Amino acid sequence: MRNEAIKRVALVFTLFDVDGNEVLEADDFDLMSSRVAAAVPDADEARKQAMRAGFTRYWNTLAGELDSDHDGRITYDEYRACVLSPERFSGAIDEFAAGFARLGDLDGSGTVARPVFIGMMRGVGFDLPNIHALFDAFEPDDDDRIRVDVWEAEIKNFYAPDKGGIPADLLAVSPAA
Ligand SMILES: [Ca+2]
Ligand SMILES: [Ca+2]
Repeated sequence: MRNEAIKRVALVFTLFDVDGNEVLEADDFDLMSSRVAAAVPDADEARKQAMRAGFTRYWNTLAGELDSDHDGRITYDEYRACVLSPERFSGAIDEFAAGFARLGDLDGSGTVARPVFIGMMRGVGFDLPNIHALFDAFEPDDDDRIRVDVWEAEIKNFYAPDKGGIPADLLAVSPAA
């Protein structure tokens, strides 16, 4: 497990605890997917449903694998175990990554415009400078759009315990003072 991966995983816990009560619950995932959907009002319903399905499966997988005391909530101590067995989460993360990134491809062009990317990532709770840094790392084209498949792949990298020194790390660093 690389240090960068631990930082990313810790950040995810903080962000997914949308209501800030220090445990993950189904409500947190509903809240976050609603915020993400609200960030892209022009997205079609099928894409929104795929995104929501990704969040739901991710939560169900976390709850099924990590809720050691079966109370329907995941504490940080329970959650940390996810880094020990990433293979149990890969299917859920693949679906989550696809549903999330593709929501941003509003016109089916295979690309995502910066304002849409910013809105969705703000919906998750990342900080604005980090979001711009990641978008720039994806080498936007002349129309300031990035490829949706590049984004989708990087979401998977974000959760990969053996990856470090990757664009996704830009989300987990504090902005330079
Ligand atoms: Ca919570
Ligand atoms: Ca629990």
